[in-house]
Amino acid sequence: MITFPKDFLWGAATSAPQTEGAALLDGKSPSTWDKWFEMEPELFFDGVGPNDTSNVYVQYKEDIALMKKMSMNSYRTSIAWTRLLPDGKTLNPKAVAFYRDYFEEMIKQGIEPIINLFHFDMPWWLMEKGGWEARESVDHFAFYAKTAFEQFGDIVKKWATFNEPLVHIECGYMGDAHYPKVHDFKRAIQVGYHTLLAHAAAVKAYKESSQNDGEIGIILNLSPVYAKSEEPADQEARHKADLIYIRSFVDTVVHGYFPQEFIDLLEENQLLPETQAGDRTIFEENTVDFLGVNYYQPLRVQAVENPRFPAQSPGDFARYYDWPEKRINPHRGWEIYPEGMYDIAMRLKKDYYNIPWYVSENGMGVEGEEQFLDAQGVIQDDYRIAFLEDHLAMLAKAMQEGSQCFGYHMWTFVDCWSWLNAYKNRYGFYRLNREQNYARSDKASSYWMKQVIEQSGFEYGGHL
Ligand code: BGP
Repeated sequence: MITFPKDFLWGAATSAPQTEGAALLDGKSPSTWDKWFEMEPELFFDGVGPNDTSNVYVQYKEDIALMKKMSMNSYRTSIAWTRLLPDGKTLNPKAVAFYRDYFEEMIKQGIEPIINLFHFDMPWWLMEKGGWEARESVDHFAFYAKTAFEQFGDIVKKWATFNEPLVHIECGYMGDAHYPKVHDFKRAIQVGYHTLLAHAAAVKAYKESSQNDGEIGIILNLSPVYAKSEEPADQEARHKADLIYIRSFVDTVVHGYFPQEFIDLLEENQLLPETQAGDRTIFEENTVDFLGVNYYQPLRVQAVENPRFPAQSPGDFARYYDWPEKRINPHRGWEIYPEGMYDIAMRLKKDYYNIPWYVSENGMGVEGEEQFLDAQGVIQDDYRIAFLEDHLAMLAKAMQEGSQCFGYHMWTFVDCWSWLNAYKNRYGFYRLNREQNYARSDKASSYWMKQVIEQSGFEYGGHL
């Protein structure tokens, strides 16, 4: 029997831009995703854009009733910056009414809201000024954060500033999956610096707000890094990848400073960002209360044969290693490695004073799930149940060994829109039937999870 504490937070996660719809209704201004879809709709799977998501702006009460039916006790979503402050300055009363009602309804049904402020949805008005590349983005974000705390801090007691900051940095400034599709390491570092500074400024705004009796953290995607071999060159690649992808974020938000080795690496490669006097204090004084960890897959690396100097991308420090023995989710192309969950938990215990944390995302996106529909109209997603069992077993093991994990959220609750992939891969406990008025229907994993929640555990046959 795998068991969890009685007060464990069980739930699911999503974001405003991936669920709400109503992208330009009731005063909301366009986010960069809304504009990008307008400019290049052909880039989005099946031509489905951010206006056509799961209609949560209308159906939130129905979803909360389903959460309750599943016995969930917590749920993460985000606020859309562009809905709350359409021009960055003026409060939108319709947004306040919507979010208050949404969060109050959750609380009424015994579901604790965990509310995140930024989930890749940069306002277009700010993107036109340079987005996170522009220093002014930090003050704009701090103002938005302060406004959210003032409006909802009386009922929301768990806040997150950002979801996966690495992703908008990497996909937008060293790749093509996010706008503005720039490929420039130095600009990516500047974007990262402003993002982390904006995070710390938001933590500061929370501490200074009159409704600061809750907790504030950040949600990071942490992929434990493994080397191809014990050879020194592979180990060095592992060390560098860990420094860039893990320590530059976790050290900064938990300890309050960038690792010196990371600063040295940036300096040697002429990548140092522009900073201002006083920034250091903002980082030092505004560390997090907890971490949310999104875990999908590990990162496997090997030595780089001919690295460029100065480096042009993180690929000059570590090269991706395709482990021949890996288990894979073929739909998303991501490795399935539940042991990574245990390794992250132990790392937080060892290197980050065993900070309280929770699994803020973990899950499995599958294409063509309709093929698993049974005669009762239920999707028989055994693969998702097996995925959940293996990851939860690893998490429970870490908790037995002292890891301070306080919850587990699956990505996601109802199948949601996933950026350029739109509805290609489905992740939910419930299926979204877009063509039938956005009706929600059951997947077997929702029954399985309900039982796990109610029994605080499950009988594990073991797949590992
Ligand atoms: C995380 C994001 C989510 C979600 C999820 C699934 O990185 O926080 O927004 O989309 O991954 O990934 P994808 O949608 O790319 O399949």
